[in-house]
Amino acid sequence: MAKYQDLADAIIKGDNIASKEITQKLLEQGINPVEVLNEGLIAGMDVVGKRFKANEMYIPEVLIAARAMHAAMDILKPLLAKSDIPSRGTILIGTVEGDLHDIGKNLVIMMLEGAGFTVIDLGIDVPTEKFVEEVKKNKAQVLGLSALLTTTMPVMKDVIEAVRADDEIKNTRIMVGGAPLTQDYADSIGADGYAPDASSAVDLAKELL
Ligand code: B1M
Repeated sequence: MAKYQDLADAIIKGDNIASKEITQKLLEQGINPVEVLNEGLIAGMDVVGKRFKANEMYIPEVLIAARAMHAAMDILKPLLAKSDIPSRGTILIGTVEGDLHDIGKNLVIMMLEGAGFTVIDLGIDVPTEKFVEEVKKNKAQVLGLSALLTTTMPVMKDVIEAVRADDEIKNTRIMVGGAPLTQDYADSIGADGYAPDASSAVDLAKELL
C-alpha cells in the first residue's frame, strides 16, 4: 500500500520513475488527486526547499527533484483539470521578469484549473509589457504574478502600475504569491490579494471574481 510519504521521498530523491508509479498507486487506492498533490508532491518539495536553504542539497539535485515532481504532475494534471466543469473565469498567470522559478506557479495553476478556472500560463521571465498585452488580448479577469526572489519582487509593483495606468484593463484584479512575499508587501504594492500557497490561491481567486 503506497503512502504519501513514499511519494514525498521519491520527489526528494529525484526518482522520477518512482514518483510516477507511487502517484499512480495512490490514485488507484482511491485517494483524491488534490490530496496526492498536497500531501505528497508539495510536502516533498517543501523538504527540498528547506534542504536547499540549509545547503544540504545543491542546484542539480533540486532540478532532479523538480523533474520527479513534474513527472507526477503529468499524471495528476488531467484529473485536476476537469473539462466538464464550466469555467469560473479566466486567470492569466506568470513569473515576473528576471525570475525563472515556476514550480510553485505550476502548482497554483494546477489547483486553479482543478477548481474550474481557465488558466493561461505565460511562463517564466515574463516582461511587464507582455503581461499588459496578454491581459488585453485574453480579457482576463484576474492577473496572477509569481516571484521567488527578493530581487524580482519589486517587478510585481511595476506590472501592477502598468496595468493600473492602462484605462482598458485598469480594473483587472491582481493576485500575487511566492515564498518571499507577505500580505503587507502585497498591500504595499497595490495588489488586490496575496496567497501564501496553492490552496489559498484558489480561495483568493474565488473571492476576487
Ligand atoms: Co532558486 N532560490 N535560485 N532555484 N530556489 C530560492 C527561491 C532561494 C530562497 C534559495 C535560497 O537561497 N535559500 C533563493 C532566493 C533568495 C532570495 O531571493 N532572497 C534562490 C536563489 C538565490 C536562486 C538563484 C539566484 C541561485 C543562483 O543561481 N545562484 C537562481 C535564480 C534564477 C532566476 O530565477 N533568475 C535560482 C535558481 C533555481 C533553480 C533553477 C535551480 C530552481 C528553480 C526550478 C524551477 O522553478 N523550475 C530553484 C529552486 C527549486 C529553488 C528552491 C529550492 C525551491 C523553490 C520551490 O520550487 N519551492 C528555493 C528555496 C525555497 O523556497 N526554500 C529557491 C517549492 C514550491 C512549491 O514553493 O515556489 O514557494 P513556492 O510556491 C508556493 C507559494 O509560494 C505559492 O504557492 C506555491 C505552492 O504552494 N505561490 C503562489 C507561488 N507563486 C504564487 C502565485 C500566486 C499565489 C501563490 O498567485 C499568482
